[in-house]
Amino acid sequence: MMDRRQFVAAAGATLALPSLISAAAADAQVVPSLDTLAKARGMRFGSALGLGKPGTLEGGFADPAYRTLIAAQCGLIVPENEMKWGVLRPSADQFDFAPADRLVAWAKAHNLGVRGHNLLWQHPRWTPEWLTAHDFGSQPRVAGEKMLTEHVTKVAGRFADVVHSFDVVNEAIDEKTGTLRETSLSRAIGGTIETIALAFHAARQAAPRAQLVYNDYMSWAASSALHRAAVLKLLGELKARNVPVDALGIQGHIGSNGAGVATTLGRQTEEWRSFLDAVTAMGFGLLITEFDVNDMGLPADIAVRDQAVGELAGAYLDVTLSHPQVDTLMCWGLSDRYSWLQGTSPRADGLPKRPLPYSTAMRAKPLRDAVAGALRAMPMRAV
Ligand code: 9MR
Repeated sequence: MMDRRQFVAAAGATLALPSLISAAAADAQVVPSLDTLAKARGMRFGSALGLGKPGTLEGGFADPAYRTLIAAQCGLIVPENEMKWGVLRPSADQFDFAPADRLVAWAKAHNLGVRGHNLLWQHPRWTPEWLTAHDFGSQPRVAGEKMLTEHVTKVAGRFADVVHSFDVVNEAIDEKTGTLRETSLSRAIGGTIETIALAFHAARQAAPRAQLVYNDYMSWAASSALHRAAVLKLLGELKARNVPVDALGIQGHIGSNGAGVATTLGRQTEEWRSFLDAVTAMGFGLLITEFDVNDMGLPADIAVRDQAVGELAGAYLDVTLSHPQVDTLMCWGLSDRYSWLQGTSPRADGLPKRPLPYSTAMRAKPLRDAVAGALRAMPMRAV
């Protein structure tokens, strides 16, 4: 297998047109790809991909260089926003599947698998306005159950032949209090746990072969201890109720918490390991669904910053991937150009963040090496 330098040299020698082979294009082809490395250990590697407005952070699909990078490095994609209520359901009785269908068709054409995200985002902030204001009438429980069942059945059913794994419920826990979040829909249904259970049962019916995932952002940070405990409690309750949850999706947004806290502070490696042990001891599978590293609080110098990001990622992935139950690693984008983190609280120095394996010019960064290293080092999965 060629490394990047050999690829550039060989391409230049063969074609005698080195100027036409941009370093960025060559970087996109770094071999073995991250998916190849994952597959060699019985795991999958992929990335989020957005079909939002071209030129925006969530519009990476319009960029041919980015599509090339994703197709070259990934075995699967997850639509960043296109399967969410907010995008595919503009009102109670309208569905717009066009963006999701387009991403799915592109994935199929490139032999990429697809994850589904998400069938229910149990968070008032991300509940569409029309749903928050919806009048559930005189029998709110019946109307709420009907609306949720219809939604899950329609969306999971439509993609059941291609999506092998769905985030059925996303972020149901308020990490500050450890309690379950409520939305207009769960209030109508009469309880969050009932709402979550209903979503999973409907997903099992509509996509019987798919892996069904509860997805959340609990992390290894000390500040996440209450969140971790609440996730364990929720998973325990769902198991006790025979709710068909197959796995926990670990979002994996590591690094700064967004308040500028230095990224290396507060990580709890042993507590994190025990948390993952407790999840697997209950019989749940694991995935990393949205990996990236927020570099707020790290120095401006790019070499220093990239090295710190890579080290942090390596440490996190080593402990997490040491659990052979982790069957998938998804990054939340592959290039810094299309990271949601560029649109959240800025760094104090105002510089662009460097949270993903590839630069804005689609060049491989030290974080790419860290991910590759972790994939090479992790134990073999049963295939
Ligand atoms: O990256 C996504 C961004 O483009 C959207 O505006 C936002 C709201 O829909 O969601 C972002 O993705 C989130 C994911 O769906 C759930 N976990 C946290 C992700 C980053 O905020």
